[in-house]
Amino acid sequence: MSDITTRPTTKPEIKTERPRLHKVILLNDDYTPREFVVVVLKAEFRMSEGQAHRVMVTAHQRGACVVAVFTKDVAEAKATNATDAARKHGYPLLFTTEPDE
Ligand code: TYC
Repeated sequence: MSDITTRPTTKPEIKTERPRLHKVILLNDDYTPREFVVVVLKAEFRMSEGQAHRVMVTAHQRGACVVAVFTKDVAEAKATNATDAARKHGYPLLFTTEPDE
């Protein structure tokens, strides 16, 4: 029996999967004031006044707008926080999440 040991000469290939991302979607409704939507977008998604206003107008005109993309846990937490903030003020504003493609 030979005592010679051989080492692999190539590095093992390590495959890491990137986490699937989820979209946070803002839905339009007929009752939440525009300015309140802007306040929530700025507070929960760290948007500037201009960004928040554009997202709000897009949701208002088209019915929905993608706000941002995060890992699943972060997207769900932010959608829940933002929706809860609206409920606290008695508004029906709704944020949902869905897998990003
Ligand atoms: N449509 C609302 C209004 O006219 C404003 C609004 C905009 C509400 C966007 C929700 O996601 C929304 N007061």
